[in-house]
Amino acid sequence: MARLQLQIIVAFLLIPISYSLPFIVLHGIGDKCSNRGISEFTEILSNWSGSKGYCIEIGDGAWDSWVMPLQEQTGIVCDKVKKMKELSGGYNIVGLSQGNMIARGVIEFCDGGPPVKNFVSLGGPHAGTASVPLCGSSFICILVDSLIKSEIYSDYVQAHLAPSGYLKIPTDIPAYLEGCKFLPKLNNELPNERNSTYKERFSSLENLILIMFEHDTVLIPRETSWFGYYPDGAFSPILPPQQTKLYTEDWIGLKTLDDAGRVKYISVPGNHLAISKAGMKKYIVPYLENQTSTNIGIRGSSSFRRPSSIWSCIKELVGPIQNRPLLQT
Ligand SMILES: *[C@@H]1O[C@H](CO)[C@@H](O)[C@H](O)[C@H]1NC(C)=O
Ligand SMILES: *[C@@H]1O[C@H](CO)[C@@H](O)[C@H](O)[C@H]1NC(C)=O
Ligand SMILES: CC(=O)N[C@H]1CO[C@H](CO)[C@@H](O)[C@@H]1O
Repeated sequence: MARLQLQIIVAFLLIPISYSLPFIVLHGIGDKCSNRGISEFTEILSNWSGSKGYCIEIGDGAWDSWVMPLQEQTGIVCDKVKKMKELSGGYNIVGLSQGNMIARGVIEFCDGGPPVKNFVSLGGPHAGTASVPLCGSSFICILVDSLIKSEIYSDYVQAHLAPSGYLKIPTDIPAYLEGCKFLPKLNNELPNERNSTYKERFSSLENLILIMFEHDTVLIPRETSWFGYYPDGAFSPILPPQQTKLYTEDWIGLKTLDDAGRVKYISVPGNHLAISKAGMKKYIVPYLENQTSTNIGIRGSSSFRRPSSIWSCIKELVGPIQNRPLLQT
């Protein structure tokens, strides 16, 4: 009996265990990890990839995503990822809309955080947006509207309305550079304040997947999902990423990543975040799967994963992929 156990242990030690990195999901504005769309999205990605997925919440989710400045939201996620033992060996990020700002904040600013390997970005306002996210007539929207009508780049709005941190009005660039608290720093746009650490960290990503929605009516222009944007001073033309200064002068390492073949520019049909399950399978799941090296021996129980072949079988059983979008705006 003891001998059998020993054999099992020895066999176990000799089997290379391929395990997959965990991933986190950062949701968009007005959403919540406990909402069905987000929890299903996270669970499906986890089921299909065989990797553990965690939706990271900031404050109460919906309200705080609107009113808490992005620096503060980033700080909260930075603290959380540092405390999660599961992520200590590295992890992947799936960012949704505004969640992409926080994702990049964590990649660039989070001192002492675990390394981020792959970053899959869906509908991210990476180069800014020239309009506030579509709202409605609820109380929060009325509040937002009145804040917008006052000064977007004033300290007050910057401190009370998260999206003001990435609103970039192309005809108001000097005010943007001076007053906007988040995006100019995130994109290393301020000539005298460029920090090479941000570039170093961002360009150490293994893969950067930028997913743009062809019929996105929330992000203005939708090409911002690829780091494309308007030129300073005008609302036309829309520059492709490769023609922006952020790219040509390589402020944050986007060009470095692209030259190394590590950026994928993906365009999918549909409005903001309306990715189909087939799209998820094709463009997100491959970057959440077992991309880590094989490890011999017993690892901490939290990082132990089943061999991927078992997961492949489970994936076959998950059922037919539908084309119905999961996340709606
Ligand atoms: C994920 O897999 C589990 C276990 O097979 C299953 O119960 C669950 O319904 C799946 N979740 C989704 C959203 O498909
Ligand atoms: C650049 O950012 C790093 C990381 O946050 C920080 O430690 C460093 O002090 C910054 N450098 C400058 C010149 O601000
Ligand atoms: C990126 C990568 O290594 N993917 C592998 C994950 O596991 C499956 C099944 O074992 C392989 O087919 C993939 O190549």
